[in-house]
Amino acid sequence: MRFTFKHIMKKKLVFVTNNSNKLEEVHALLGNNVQLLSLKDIYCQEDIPETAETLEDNALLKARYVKKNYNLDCFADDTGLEVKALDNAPGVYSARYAGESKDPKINRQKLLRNLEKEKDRSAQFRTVIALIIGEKEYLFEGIVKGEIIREEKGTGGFGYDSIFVPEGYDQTFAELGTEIKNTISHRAMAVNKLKQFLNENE
Ligand code: ITT
Repeated sequence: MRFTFKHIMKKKLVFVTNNSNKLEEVHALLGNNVQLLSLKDIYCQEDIPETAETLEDNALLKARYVKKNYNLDCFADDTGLEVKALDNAPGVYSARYAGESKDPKINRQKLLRNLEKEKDRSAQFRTVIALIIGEKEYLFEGIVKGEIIREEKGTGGFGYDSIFVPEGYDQTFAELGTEIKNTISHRAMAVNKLKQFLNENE
């Protein structure tokens, strides 16, 4: 194989997120395939609007913001917890489920209260990644099914991890820890598709 400039230079991609937990997970998932830049690395301190009504449109909004204002190739992840008995709520509103303070503990408490009388506690995490390379946009989806337990368990992870038990396991994502979460999670599934796409197209 002849090595060209392209083989030596790693692809630079901005991950458009303000969530340091997501950044850590995606960093571990992507490995050395790309040079991952954070919003801090590009000195972006703005509060990027997430005003759309679907995960797909919100992920695109975030990625388009960085493309437009910084002219850099990038990707954004929008994730929602979809609970069957609640007609797929909180879904795209997962971060603000209990209000604009975006407090994860208060969000979890509200969800547990709303599910108190429900027998069907099935739910899924769904991640949509929007990637923009040059002028082209691509979407990748990852889903993990599971159920919402009755009280919080575990101290790892973030967001709704301490009340979500993935299918085939008897512990929450917060108990299972990052290593296991990163082999089966919604985000892992979406990032693996992104990784495969980059490998095949770069
Ligand atoms: P960015 O938009 O800056 O990426 P965010 O925290 O606002 O970060 P999202 O809108 O995608 O991220 O996520 C909505 C909420 O869903 C988030 O605040 C978490 O509480 C929750 N969430 C997302 N991914 C999760 C995960 O892997 N495990 C548990 N909860 C998660």
